[in-house]
Formats: sequence, structure tokens, C-alpha cells
Amino acid sequence: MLLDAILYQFRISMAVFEGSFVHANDLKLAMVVGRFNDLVTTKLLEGCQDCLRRHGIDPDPSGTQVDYAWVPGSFEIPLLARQLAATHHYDAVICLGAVIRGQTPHFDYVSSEVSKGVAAASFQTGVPVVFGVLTTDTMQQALERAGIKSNLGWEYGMSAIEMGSLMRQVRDRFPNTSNLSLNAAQGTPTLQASVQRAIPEGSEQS
Ligand code: INI
Repeated sequence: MLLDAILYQFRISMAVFEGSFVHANDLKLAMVVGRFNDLVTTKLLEGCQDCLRRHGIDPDPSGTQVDYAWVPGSFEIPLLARQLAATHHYDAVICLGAVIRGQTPHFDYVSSEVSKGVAAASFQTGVPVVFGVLTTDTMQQALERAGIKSNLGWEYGMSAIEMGSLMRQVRDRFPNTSNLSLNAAQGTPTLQASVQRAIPEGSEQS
């Protein structure tokens, strides 16, 4: 009982982590965009950039906040997403693509790989990677989601802002566990303390 009472006095207060849309104008982002079906992906990109701009983030490629990588198609998106996320230079990576069902099973292979790959890029690096890849049966359905009715590019921008600021909050509270990096041998994520050594390097006692 006494121990419980003492522990209660000294316990760390619990937290509620929640992404912010109003204190996010200093986020650094990367976008990976597929050229395949660029009629759709360029529209998604415009919607996403509009969202960022209206939240105080400068999406200009010549600026300092958003970098861009163009890839041939959605199949290549995960490789770039992981490569960019692994730099830990960005608060979030946004992937934009459009996979449209044709007459062959190609759609299934591409959509399956890009969805798994984007999830893996995020999980392996600890960086939010937004899945902004449309998977539709027709071009009409894709265009409706890329500006004709609504523009999901805007939603993908919002997800990046929310997740980027949310992860910053978690990192601020637990600064020693900020970086996940890929364990090359096993391909599994490992936690790396963000190098706050108690003993300065080279002065270890034997
Ligand atoms: N890439 C897409 O982004 N969308 C598609 O609908 C698509 N289809 O249907 O073929 C597509 N294929 C290309 C693929 O992503 C790769 O770029 C290509 O296979 C080269 O690796």
C-alpha cells in the first residue's frame, strides 16, 4: 500500500498525442509521384499541394520544405518512398499514384505490391508514409477522385500533416527512441537510440 502511494506520487502523467494542423507549417515533406496515368496523378499532386499551401507549407520544389521524386509507375513508388524516409530528413513522405484495372491481372500485381511496399516503407523506417495511390476499375472513377468530384490529393496532404506533427510530438516526449532504421541483415526494424552517449566516444574504460 505504502509503495503504491509513493509510486502514485511520482508517476509521470500520461499523455494524449494528437496531430496538429495549425502548428505544422515547418514540416519537411517528400512526395513520390507515379508518371503512369499522369492525367490522374498530376491532379492528385495539385490537390495535395493546394492543401499544403493552405496550411502554411511551401510546396514549391525550389523551396526548402518539399522534395519531389518522379517514378515510372506505382510499382516503383515503395523503393523511393523507403529510400527517402530512411534519410530521416522528412516528417512524412506522400506517395501519389493511380492504378486502373485493365483486361489483364497486371492491376492486381501492381496494386498489391504498391500497397504492401508503402506500408513496409513506413513500418521499417518509423516515418509516416501516406498511401495516396488510387486503385479503381475505370479512368472515370479515378478522375472523379482526382478533381472532378473531389480531390483525394487534399486528403493525402492532410494525412501527412497530421501524421508528421503527431510523430514529432511522440519523438519530443521520448527523444532517445526517435529513429527506426532498417536492420540490413534481417530486414526488420530495430530501435536505435538517437546517440546520446553517457560516456564520450573514445574514452571508454577497459
Ligand atoms: N502503373 C501504374 O501506376 N498504374 C497502372 O494502372 C499500371 N498498369 O495498369 O499497368 C502501372 N503499370 C506500370 C508499373 O507500375 C511499373 O511502372 C512497370 O511495370 C515497370 O516496372
